[in-house]
Amino acid sequence: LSLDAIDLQDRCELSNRTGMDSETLKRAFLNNLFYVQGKFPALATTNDYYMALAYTVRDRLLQRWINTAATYTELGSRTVAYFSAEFLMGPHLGNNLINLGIYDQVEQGMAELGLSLDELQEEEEEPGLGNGGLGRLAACYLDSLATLDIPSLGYGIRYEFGIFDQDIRDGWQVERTDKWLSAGNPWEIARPEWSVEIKLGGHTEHYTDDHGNYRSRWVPDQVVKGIPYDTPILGYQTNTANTLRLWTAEAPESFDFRSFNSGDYLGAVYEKMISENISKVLYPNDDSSQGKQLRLTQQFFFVSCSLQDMIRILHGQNLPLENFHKKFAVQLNDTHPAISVVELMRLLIDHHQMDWEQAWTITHQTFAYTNHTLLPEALERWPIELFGSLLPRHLELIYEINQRFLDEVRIKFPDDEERMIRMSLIDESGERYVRMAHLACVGSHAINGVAALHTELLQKDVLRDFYEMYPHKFTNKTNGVTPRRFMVLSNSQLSKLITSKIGDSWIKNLKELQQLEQFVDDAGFQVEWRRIKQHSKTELATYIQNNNNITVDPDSLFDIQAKRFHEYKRQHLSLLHIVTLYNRIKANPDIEITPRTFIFGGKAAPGYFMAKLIIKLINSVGNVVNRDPDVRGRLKVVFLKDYNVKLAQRIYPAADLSEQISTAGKEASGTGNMKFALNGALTIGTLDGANVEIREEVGEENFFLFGLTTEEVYHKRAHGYRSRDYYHTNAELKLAIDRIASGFFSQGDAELFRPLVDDLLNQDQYFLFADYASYIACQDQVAAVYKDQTKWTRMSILNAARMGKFSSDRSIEDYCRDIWKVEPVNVELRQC
Ligand code: T68
Repeated sequence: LSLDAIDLQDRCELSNRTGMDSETLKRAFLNNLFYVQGKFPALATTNDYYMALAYTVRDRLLQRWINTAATYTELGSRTVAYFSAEFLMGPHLGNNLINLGIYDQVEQGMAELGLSLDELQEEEEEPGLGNGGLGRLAACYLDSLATLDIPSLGYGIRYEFGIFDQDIRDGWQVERTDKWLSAGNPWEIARPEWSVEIKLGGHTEHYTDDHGNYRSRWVPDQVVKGIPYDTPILGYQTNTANTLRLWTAEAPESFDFRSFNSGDYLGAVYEKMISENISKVLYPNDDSSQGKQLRLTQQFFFVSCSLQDMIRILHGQNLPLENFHKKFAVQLNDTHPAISVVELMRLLIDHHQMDWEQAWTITHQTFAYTNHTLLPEALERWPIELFGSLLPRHLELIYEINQRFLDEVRIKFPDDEERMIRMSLIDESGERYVRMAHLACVGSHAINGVAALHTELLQKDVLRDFYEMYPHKFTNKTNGVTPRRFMVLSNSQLSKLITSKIGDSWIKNLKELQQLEQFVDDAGFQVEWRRIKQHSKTELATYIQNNNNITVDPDSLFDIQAKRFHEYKRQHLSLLHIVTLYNRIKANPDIEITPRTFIFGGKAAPGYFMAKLIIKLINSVGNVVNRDPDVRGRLKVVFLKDYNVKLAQRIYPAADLSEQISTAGKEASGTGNMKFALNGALTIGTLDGANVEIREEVGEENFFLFGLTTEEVYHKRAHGYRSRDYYHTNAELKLAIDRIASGFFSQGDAELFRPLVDDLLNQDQYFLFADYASYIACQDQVAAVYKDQTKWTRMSILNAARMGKFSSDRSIEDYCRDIWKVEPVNVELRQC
C-alpha cells in the first residue's frame, strides 16, 4: 500500500484524529458519536457520550502507540515483560487525559457541549482484573515504565469476569458477577492474527531424533487457542505508549471441526465452552492458594501464550533464539506465572532442539521473581497428581531441574540431608506437591521482596535456605505508587496548589515535593491546604449521604481503613477502638471526645468466613452507634460497599487518618499506606511492611506508631501467647469484647459474633489483644493532636512533602538498574 501521495500532515489530520485543541477535540467527539456510536445527540445516552469521548482519546493514543512499536522494532530494543495474573488498571479515560496533557481542554470542550467530564468518567466500567495490592502494583508499574520510556509489555489474562462486585445486604457481603465487558471496551484492540495454540493434559512420548539424540514430546489431549487483546499504556508527557497484552481462551477451529465432521455438534460446542472457561473468571482470593486445577490452567495458559508471543517477536526482528534473554527481561509477579520457567525450557528444548545447558542459561538469565507475601497459606503448591495430569511434560522437566539443583545443593552443603528435603522443588512430607516459590527461586537470577523489612524476613525466614544458597540473587525493591493517578487525577485541587508553589516537575520527579517544606509554617499555605482537604471530605460526605444514607460531619476526623478484608490486616482492631469510644460515651455521655467518622471499604474473599463476619460486625456496630442519641453524632461508622480503584480515588484525598495496623511481620509492604500519606493523611500504624520506611521518611514525630515489633511478635508466639490474660487485665478491652459477645450489636443474638469473640479469646493469632492498649493510647493521642488544627496541618504537609521515595517511578528505576539492565528509548512521532 503506497501512501506516498498523501503527505504526512494530511494523514495525521485524517478526520481530526490527532489534534489536541479544544475545538478539534469537540469536532472529533461529535464525529465519533455519529460514525462510531451511530447516534445523533438527541438520542445519545451517557454511555454513547462516554464511548465517543473514549474513541476520541484512543485516536490520540494510536499515533503514539504505533510509533512506539515501530521504534522498538527498528531498534530491536531490550524489553521488559511483566508477567502478572492480575492487572488492576482502574478506569482508563481520566488517566489517559492526564497523560496526554489534555484533561483541562477536554473538560472545557465537554462543558461547552453541555456535558460533565466527571459524569462521563463515572460511566466507565473499570477493568477490575485484580484482587488488591498485587494487581494494582502491576498497574502502577506499567504507568511508570511508559513514563520512563522503558520498552515493556504487560502480559496477563483477559478475564471475562473480574473481581466480583460487592453488595451489602442486612450488613453481610453479597457477591455479584462483574460484567465489565457488557457495554464494550473501547480501549482494547483484538489481534487474532497473533493467536497461539496451547496444549493441555495428555501424556509424553520418548523417541530418538535423526541425530540419535534422546528426546521427549508432549501429546496433549486438549488444545486451546489464546487470542491477544492489546491496550495502549501511555506514559505521562511522553510519546511512549507501551502495550498491555491480555489473553482470551477460545477453542481452536480445527478442534471444533473434528467433532462437527463426526456429527457430534453438541460435543463440539461443549469443547468450545470448556476451552473458554479458562479465561472466564478471576479467582477472588488474595493471600491464599486453593490448589484448583482451573487456576493452574489459567497460569499455564497465559504464560505459554506470552512466551510463544515473545518468540514470535524475536523472530520478527531476525534475532536468534539464543538471544532470548538479551532481548527480554521477564519479571514474575509472585509465583502465579512461575510455571514459565519450565515452559521456556520446554519450548527451547522440545520445540527448538536446544541442549539443556544452553536452555537453562537462557532461562535463568531471563527470569526474576518478586515475592509478595510471608503468609504460609499463600505459598503456592500443586499436588503432583493434578500437576502431572495437566502438564505431564512439565513434571518431567521439573524432576530434571530438581535433580540438577539438588546436586548443586549437595556440593555447597555436603551431608545436609535435612536441607535437601527443605529445599527440594517437591514437597514429600505427606501428599507430594510442587513448590512454586522454590521453582521461581531456582529458575530466576534475581529474587526480591517489596519492602525492606519484608526482604529481610524473606532472607531470615521464608526463603532462608535459598538466601544461604544464592545470596547474590536477593535484593529489596520497595513498592511505589503512581502520582499521576493517585494525585494529579484523583486530587486535582491539591496537585494544582502544589504546582502553584513549586512548579509541575514533581509529577515526574516526586522527590521535588520536598520543596513544600519551605511553606510548612506559611499561614496562607496552611489555610489552602486545609481548605482542599475539607473540600475533599465534603465531597466524600455527599457520596456517603447518597450511597449509605448516613449524614457525616466533614469537620470530624475522617479515620479510614480501605483494603481487602483479612484477619492479619486487623480491621477488627479498629472496631475494638470504636466500641471502646462508644463505651466511654455510654458511661459518661458528656465526655469530651474528638468527633470521628470511621470509614471502612474492602472486599472479603467469598469463602473467607471470618473476614465476612468482620464486615457484618462493622455494619452492626454502625447501626447502633450511628443512631444512639447519647452519641450525639460524635461518632459515625460507615462501610462503603464495592471498594475498587474508582472509589479509592475518592477516598484517599478525603482521609485525615490512614489505618495501617497489620500485625508486625505480616503485611509484605502495603501500597494504600503510600497513597494516603501522599494525599496528606497521617498514618497510625505498626512497624510492618513499608510503614517502617514511610515513618523513616516522614519523621517519627509525624507518624503515630503503636504495637509490637516483629521480633516481639515472634517471641510471644514462641513463648505461649495467651490473649485471655490481656482480656482479664484490661478493663476497657474486657468491656468492648463483652459488649460484642453479649449480642448488644446484634439485637440480643449472642451467637452471631461468637466465632470471632471465641477466636480472639482462645487463639488471637494476629495479636489484637496484645496490641490493644498501645493502639488505644495512640488513638487518644491522635484525637488530642487533631484538636490542634495548625499542628495537624503541619504534620499533614510534611507527610506529603516527604513521600518522594514512594513513587513507582523510583521503584521502576531500581528494577531497571539492578535487575532488568534496560535503558530508556526515546520515541519520536513520525508516522500516522
Ligand atoms: C499484596 N499481595 C501484599 N496478593 O499483601 C501487600 N495473592 O502487602 C503488597 O503491598 C502488595 O501485594 C504489592 O506488593 C496481594 O495483593 C494478592 O492479591 C494475591 C492474589 C492471588 C493470590 C495470592
